[in-house]
Formats: sequence, structure tokens, C-alpha cells
Amino acid sequence: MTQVVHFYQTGTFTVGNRLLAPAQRSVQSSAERSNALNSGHRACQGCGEALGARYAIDAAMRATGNRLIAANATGCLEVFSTPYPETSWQLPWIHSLFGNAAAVGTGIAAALKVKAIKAGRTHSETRVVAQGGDGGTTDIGFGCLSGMFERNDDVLYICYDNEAYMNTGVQRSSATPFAARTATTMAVGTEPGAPKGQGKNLPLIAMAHEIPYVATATVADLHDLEDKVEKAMSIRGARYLHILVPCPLGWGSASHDTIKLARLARETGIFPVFEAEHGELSSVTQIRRRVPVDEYLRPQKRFAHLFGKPGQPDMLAAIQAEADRNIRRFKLLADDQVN
Ligand SMILES: Cc1ncc(C[n+]2csc(CCOP(=O)(O)OP(=O)(O)O)c2C)c(N)n1
Ligand code: SF4
Ligand SMILES: [Mg+2]
Repeated sequence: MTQVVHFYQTGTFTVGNRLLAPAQRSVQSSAERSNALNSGHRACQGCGEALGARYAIDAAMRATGNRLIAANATGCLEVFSTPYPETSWQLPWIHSLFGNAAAVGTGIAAALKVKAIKAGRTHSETRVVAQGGDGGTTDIGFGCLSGMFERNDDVLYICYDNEAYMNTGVQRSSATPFAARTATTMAVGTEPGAPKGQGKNLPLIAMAHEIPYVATATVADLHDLEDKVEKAMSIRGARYLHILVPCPLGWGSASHDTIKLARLARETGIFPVFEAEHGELSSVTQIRRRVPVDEYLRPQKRFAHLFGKPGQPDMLAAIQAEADRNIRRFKLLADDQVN
């Protein structure tokens, strides 16, 4: 049996596309890749966090000529990659506490700077990444992170946002979306799932610190993710990258739907993909057509109580209104698509 080869994929975001010009290829399609997060780790099948971290750190390795040190907050990424006494990391990597990855990153950057100055240079060629989950970033590590931003420390902080405390059994974080079922926001009562608050939008909070670079990305657009990491590594000072990483276990989604859900989060307007420099929005990834939020929510069991009978039409309408607000606020739709 023969199979049709879809050459039209050239120029798309297809993973590892060897048909592209070398400069446009993903890090993973290069034989020179560092493979920073190696095989053998214990992430669940379809884990968006494992995928996002592998691409982000490989891109940072490429951008720094492999002179990179990572500090990693407690969480799934740390636990699945380093079951004692093994490690999947192929770079100098340190496990911080749950809440102080940003401070540990700052300390490493300060030590590198002192060493560089003693050697007669103004700054170190070795760069620093601090990374953690949404719980470690938006909740317990928030103070350390804000300090890192405010001092403009030379660290790229990467948040892998799977929208709950997954490592400890899916508890709500301040990045958990409205109405999502978690172990601490059960789907019972008159207002099931996570309560509606103001949310804690870390990319916007990072922008309010007016740091040199803030960006959001998803694991659906890996070239975009790599580009943003490379851009971040070309800048000195505090930088923040917020990556949406679907979690099949916590979201109750199929492991083969990880990329699809990340794409739908962007296409519905639920997760705006943008860049900002010194507090000003500098680019947005526009969406091709307005996709109703139902398409994103339905495949996730954490939102199952919104559908069924009688369902929760008011909650669905509130989520749609949030997505529509993002579309307006970030100008996510091309002018000819706005109705
Ligand atoms: C001070 C402290 N409190 C609680 C914990 C337990 N703990 C470890 S990881 C984690 C949740 C991590 O959630 P998140 O940062 O979102 O990362 P994820 O596992 O979702 O990737 C918690 C509560 C801890 N290690 N230290
Ligand atoms: S629980 Fe979620 S984040 Fe953790 S390893 Fe599994 S899929 Fe990845
Ligand atoms: Mg999390």
C-alpha cells in the first residue's frame, strides 16, 4: 500500500521538518541538537510539559553555545526528570525548592558575574534559566520572581503552565481557569469547579515590571517557542516566558490531543500568544478564525460538568466572554475576520 506524502507541510509548524531551509528548521531536526532533556524520564504519555521543556531548553542551549545552567522548582518537570539517582538532563541543572527557583537562578547569575569580573570581563558567557510549573510560579514562588524582575537579574524564567498542581494530585493553583474541576475544586454544588476570581495573569504581571522581554507560547507552535527562547537569550536582564503545556492526567484529555488542545487554546482566544518589550506589547500571533470555546473545553474531562444535562450554560457563556475579551484586548483577529 502506498501513502501520499503531504509536501504542502513545508513551511508549516510541522515538528522536525527537514524540508525547510536549515535556518528555519526546529532545533530537534538538527543533528547538532543538545537533547537537553534526554529519553528515559518518567513523564506521562503526551505530557505537554516534557515537550515544552525539551524544546525550550534545547533552543536555549543552541542560543548560548551550550553554556547554560538551569535551576528547577519542585514539580512534575523536576520529579519526572530526576528520580534519584538518575537524571535526564544533559546540562548543569539544580533542583531548588518549590518556591525559590527564581532566587536560585539569581544567585547563580550573580556568582557567574563575579567570576567574569574577576577574569577581567564585564559579564559571563554562561547564561541562566530558572523554570517551574504554574504553582511554583504564580503562587509560592511569586515573591522571589517579582524580586528577580524588579532587580532586572540576568535570568530567563520559564513557567510551564498546566493550570494546576499536577505533581501532587491536581490541586487548584492561581492559574487554574474558571470552572475547571480539580481535586480541591470538585464539580459539585451550585458553582462547580474552580471559582471565578480575577485570576492571576503572570505574563501581564511580568509586563507591569517593565522587564526587557515577556512572551507567551504553546507547545502547538514549536518554532514560535524556539524563536522566543532564542530572542530571550539574546537579551540581558530579566526575561519571562510563559508556555501553555496541556496535561493529559490533570485535564482528563487524551494523550494524543496535547498539541490539538494547545492549538485550540490559542485559536479560541483563551490563551493569547504575544511578546512584550519593556512593558509594551510588541507582537501578537493572530488567530485564523474564531473558534467557539466549546471545541476546546469539551475534550477535557475537567470541564465535563459544563456539558451533560442540564449542563452549565451560564458558565460556558462566561468563558466565551473571557475569550472574546482576549480577542478584543490583544487584537487577535485580523481586521477582515472581526464581525
Ligand atoms: C514548600 C512546599 N510546599 C509543598 C510542596 C509539595 N509540592 C511539590 S510539587 C507541588 C505542586 C507543583 O505544581 P506546579 O508548580 O504547578 O508544577 P506541576 O507539577 O503542575 O508541573 C507541590 C504542592 C513542596 N515541595 N514544598
Ligand atoms: S501529570 Fe501532567 S504534567 Fe505531570 S508528567 Fe503527567 S502529563 Fe506531565
Ligand atoms: Mg502545574
